[in-house]
Amino acid sequence: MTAFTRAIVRPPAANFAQGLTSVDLGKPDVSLALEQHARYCAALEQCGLALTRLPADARFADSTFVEDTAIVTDRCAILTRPGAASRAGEVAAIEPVLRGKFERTHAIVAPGTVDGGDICQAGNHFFIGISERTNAEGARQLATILEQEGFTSAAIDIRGVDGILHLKSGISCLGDNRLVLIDALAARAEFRSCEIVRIAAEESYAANFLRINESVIVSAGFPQFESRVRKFGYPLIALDMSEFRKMDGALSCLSLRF
Ligand code: CIR
Repeated sequence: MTAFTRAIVRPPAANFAQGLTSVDLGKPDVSLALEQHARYCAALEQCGLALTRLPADARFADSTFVEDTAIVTDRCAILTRPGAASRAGEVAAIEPVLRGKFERTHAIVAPGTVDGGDICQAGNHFFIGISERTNAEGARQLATILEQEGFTSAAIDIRGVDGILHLKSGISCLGDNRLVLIDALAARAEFRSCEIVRIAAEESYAANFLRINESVIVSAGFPQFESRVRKFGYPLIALDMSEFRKMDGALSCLSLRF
């Protein structure tokens, strides 16, 4: 399991509620989102991470979801090319920050598109979701870059899987060769070499969580999943994510961890 020491975060801007969403959970309360974001940052610090806190950026209503702008590894950073037109400028905003922290940076170029939320790392292997945001050309470019850097990867087509925006809305790596999956993805051959932990249908939002060093950060309100994580023996931190969920966001989207 990669040891993480740092993370990059950006709080929601005043126009956060004007971002993209495909769910019908009502408008987010920006001041509550800011409180939830502050607790999220405190949880990352509790897990041992030093944070780079970028300023809120109201030019892009979705810019708090920094995960989508890059894939960061222990070898390099890869700037993405987000699939939603309204988010395209977010990469230029984060690029100088990443160039200052990584010796090598790569970039996805047109006509490829990749959202970081579609990329799930499991050790030295990456699952690359092909979605409404990440296209086949973006996935191909990313696989080539990852191979140059000594990683392996597999593409997972999630178009047509109901209720998930990104691959990581339905899968997270628990570490120790365990993958947590929603039912719709659990039978895919690409995951067979891992121990599969299935998420109950009514708890599918919990499939996006963070394993950071020894700890696991989960979304609050999913008791079956919480008790499974506790049984595996991982220290657990549960965070209320209600306002980010209203905008299709979850735990992983709010940071770049490396
Ligand atoms: C969007 O639709 O792009 C944002 N409202 C949510 C992005 C969530 N990001 C992620 O899962 N990595």
